[in-house]
Amino acid sequence: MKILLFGPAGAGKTSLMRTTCLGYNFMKVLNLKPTKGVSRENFIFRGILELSIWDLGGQERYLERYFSDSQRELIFSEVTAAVFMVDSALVDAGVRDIFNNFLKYLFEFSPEIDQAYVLLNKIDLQESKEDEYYEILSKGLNGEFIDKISFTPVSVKEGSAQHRLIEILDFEIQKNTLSLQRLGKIRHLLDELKINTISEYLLFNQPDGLLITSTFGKFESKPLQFMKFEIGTLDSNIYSIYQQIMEFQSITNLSPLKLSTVVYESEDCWILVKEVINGAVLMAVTRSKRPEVFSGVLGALNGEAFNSLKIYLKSSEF
Ligand SMILES: Nc1nc2c(ncn2[C@@H]2O[C@H](COP(=O)(O)OP(=O)(O)O)[C@@H](O)[C@H]2O)c(=O)[nH]1
Ligand SMILES: [Mg+2]
Repeated sequence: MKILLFGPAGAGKTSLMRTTCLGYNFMKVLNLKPTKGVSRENFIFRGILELSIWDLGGQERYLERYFSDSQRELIFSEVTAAVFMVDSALVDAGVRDIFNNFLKYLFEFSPEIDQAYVLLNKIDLQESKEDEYYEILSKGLNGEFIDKISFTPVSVKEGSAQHRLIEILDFEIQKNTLSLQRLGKIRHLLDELKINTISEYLLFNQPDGLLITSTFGKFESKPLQFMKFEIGTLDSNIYSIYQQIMEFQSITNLSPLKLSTVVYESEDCWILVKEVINGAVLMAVTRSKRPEVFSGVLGALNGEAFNSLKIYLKSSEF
C-alpha cells in the first residue's frame, strides 16, 4: 500500500516515519540527514498492513522535479494515503504553489483518494505559527478540494503527529478487506488460546510496538518500546548463563529466541510475554494468581493453539 509523505525539507517527514513505524523515540531521530530525492521504505503497520512509504525529500528543486512530465505519474499514481507536512515554525508562503501542484497531481493520478492530510508540524516550538500556515495553505482552495483536505496541527516531538498518522493508517485498515480478514483470523486464534485459561491475551507488532489484536476486543495503549525490552542488561546476562548451562549438557544451536518467555508477577496476576515469531510478541495476563491458572497459561503457550497462531503468522508473513 503506497503512502506518500510530501513537503519541504526539514518539516519532520522522516522523523515521523521512523518514530511511527519503527517505534524509535524522538531523541534517536534528532540528527537525521536531509532526505535526498525519493526514499522508499517498507513497513508492516500493526502487523497487518503492508506499507510502502514514499518519503519525498524536499528542497524546492526536488519538489519541482516530482511535478515534471516524466515523474509525476510515477510519484502520484496508486497512492492510498497522502500526507503533506510543513514546519509551522518556518512559515513560507512559497510552499502554497508546491501544495497546489501536490493536490492537483494527487487527485489527478489517484482519483480514488478521498482525503489528503496536511500536518502542521512542530507546534511544540514557541515560534510555531500553525494558524498562519493554515491560512496560507487553505486560502482560496476551490470547493472541489476543500472537503478533501484535513489540516491538523501536530508535533512529532510530543507524539501527536504519530498519533495522527496511526489514526490515518488505522482508517486504511478498516477499508481493506484483506487486512480485516487477517485481523479476524488472528483474533480467532487468540480466542482459541484463551479457552479455559482464565487469562487475556494481547498480540503486539514488534517494529512499531502497536497492538495487533487482543481478546479484550478494542484496547488502546501507547506503542511499546521494544528497544528497552530487548537489550535489558538482565536479559543478556541470563542468556549467556543459559547458553553455558546448555553447552554443558551438550545442547547447541541456541538462539536468543529459544529463551523467549518472560514472566512478571504482581499482587493480582501473572503476566507472561512470549515471542511468537520474529516481529510478533504475545502477552498473557492472568485473571487470578491461583497456581493452576499459571500452569494453564504455560500449557496454552506450549500447546496446539499457540502453534496454530505461530504457523498462521509465519504463513502470512510479508
Ligand atoms: N521541535 C521539533 N523539531 C522537530 C519535530 N519534528 C521534527 N523535528 C526536527 O526537524 C528536523 C528535520 O526533521 P526531518 O525528519 O529530517 O525532516 P524532513 O526533511 O521532512 O524529513 C530534525 O532536526 C528533527 O529533529 C517536532 O515536532 N518538533
Ligand atoms: Mg527527510
